[in-house]
Amino acid sequence: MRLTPRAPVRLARAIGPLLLAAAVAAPAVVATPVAAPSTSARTSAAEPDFPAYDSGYHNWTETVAEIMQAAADHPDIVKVFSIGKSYQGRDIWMAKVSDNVNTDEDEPEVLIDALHHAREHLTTEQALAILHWLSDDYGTDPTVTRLVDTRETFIVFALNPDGMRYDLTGDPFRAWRKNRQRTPSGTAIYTDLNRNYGYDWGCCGGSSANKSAETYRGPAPWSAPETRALRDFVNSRVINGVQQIRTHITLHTNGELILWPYGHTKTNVPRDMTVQDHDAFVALGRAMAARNGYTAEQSSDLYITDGDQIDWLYFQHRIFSFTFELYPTEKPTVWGDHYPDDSRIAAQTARNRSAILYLIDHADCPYAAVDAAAANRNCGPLYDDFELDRGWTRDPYGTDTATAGRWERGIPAPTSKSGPKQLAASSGQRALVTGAAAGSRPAANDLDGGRTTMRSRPVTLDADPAKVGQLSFYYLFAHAATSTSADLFRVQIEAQDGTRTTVFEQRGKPVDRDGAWTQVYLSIDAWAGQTVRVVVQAVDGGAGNLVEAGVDDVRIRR
Ligand code: LU0
Ligand code: ZN
Ligand code: CA
Ligand code: CA
Repeated sequence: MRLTPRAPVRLARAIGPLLLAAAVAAPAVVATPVAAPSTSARTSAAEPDFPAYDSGYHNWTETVAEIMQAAADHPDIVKVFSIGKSYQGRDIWMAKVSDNVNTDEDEPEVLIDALHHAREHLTTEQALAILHWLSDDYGTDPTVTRLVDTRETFIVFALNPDGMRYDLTGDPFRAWRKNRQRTPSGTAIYTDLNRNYGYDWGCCGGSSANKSAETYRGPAPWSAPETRALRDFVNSRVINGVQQIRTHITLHTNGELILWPYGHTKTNVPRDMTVQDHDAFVALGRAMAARNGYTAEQSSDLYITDGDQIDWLYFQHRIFSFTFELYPTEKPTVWGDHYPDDSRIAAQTARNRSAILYLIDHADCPYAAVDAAAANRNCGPLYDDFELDRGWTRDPYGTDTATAGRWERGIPAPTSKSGPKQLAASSGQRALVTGAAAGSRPAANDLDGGRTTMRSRPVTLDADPAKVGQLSFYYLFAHAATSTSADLFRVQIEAQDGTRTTVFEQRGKPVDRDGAWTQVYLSIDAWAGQTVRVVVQAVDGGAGNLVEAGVDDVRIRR
């Protein structure tokens, strides 16, 4: 493909001086608009390319042409669009693959992205291979056909097109990792995109504040246009309070690893993760590793990173997000690590087919990787651990009278007055509570003055009463010995016609009652076939009582 092929010499092994030269003396790359995609003109003379001996790799224009060709060949199931521009103005192309591709159907969504790091060219080949599996094998491979019909898969082929291109301007490579961002006055602020995400950015010694470092995190979270484009796309997939993307793979090289969050801590299940989710991460990771022969482990087992992508996707959106470090296993040099011969592409991308299709499949219920019980528990029409805002409304009827300590989703601070009253969350770190902060004394931030109400998003129940799962939740209701039956905690079902039925109620009495998370199971078969909402209320009906209430892990099972 290339018009002026370089001599097919293999790379020198000495990476140190070459990397330094690249960092110090690299000429600025002039912003170049992406050439109109066309299969007949796949490269231009100015377009950096792989050496002839590696022509099996796609350079930037070949990558774009290949994506556009897939959309042209399969217009019913492939749609290509840009999620934003790189620093130098290149489109960051995304392909959506699904049946009825032009409609945003209510189907579980999967995100796959490649090439955060400029030199990791095998990742773009992997992303292109996935696009080809899903589009070329649709209608012939039954698994692919089912997944295209029942999922929406979004693929980014190169999050860092400027870096990808720049890497090919060396002799023949620059072993470049970061993006190509500069300040308006021209100072290099090349950023490691996988350290620029906004969760616990720069927190934990897993990135560098030094501009010339390979892991420079940028001057601020989201300072790179490329991470902002990815962020804005993911944020846009929250529909009616629910993130549509359930599973994700970010493709890197190398190491033959499957990594789950977190990267910023060595703790397996820190407070910002739930046990349920950790169990699913481990089960999904190991199931995929069994399919491709990689090693599955927590990301921080490799080394600590902060501001990386999977930490943000899980923390902010609870997406089951994995890093794949592709072929080969660790080699002693950057060249050995990141530039496998193009003869390896076909086998090393095909190797991941079963693992990647597995994760696309599990987008409908990631917990199914653990066992059927976990699937039934967490993949019914409602599962809310309150770690995210999933569309609850406070005071939905405009009838609340509480003056303080109203329901809020927050990190409850434990309080104690003659024993524990408010407790830390039942799962993870957040719960629905009456005033999450502890305040200056135990009664400083409890419920006061009357009623507080919270209502869930609408949930549609199965039409067959035998298939309507139970409603379950953890609650706590604590009060001082001055309480009366005017204080209460209750749960109601709001039916389709707006009528509300109390399905659970605890009233106060004149005893000191400590907080204790208690799980309740209730039948809601009576509402089969209806679209209902769950309503929780707490009332401080007396004068100056200490009253605390909390709710966590609300489920309607399947
Ligand atoms: O970003 C990275 O440093 C990754 C590893 C982390 C995801 C743990 N390795 S890479 O840069 O060599 N792809
Ligand atoms: Zn990487
Ligand atoms: Ca929780
Ligand atoms: Ca409180």
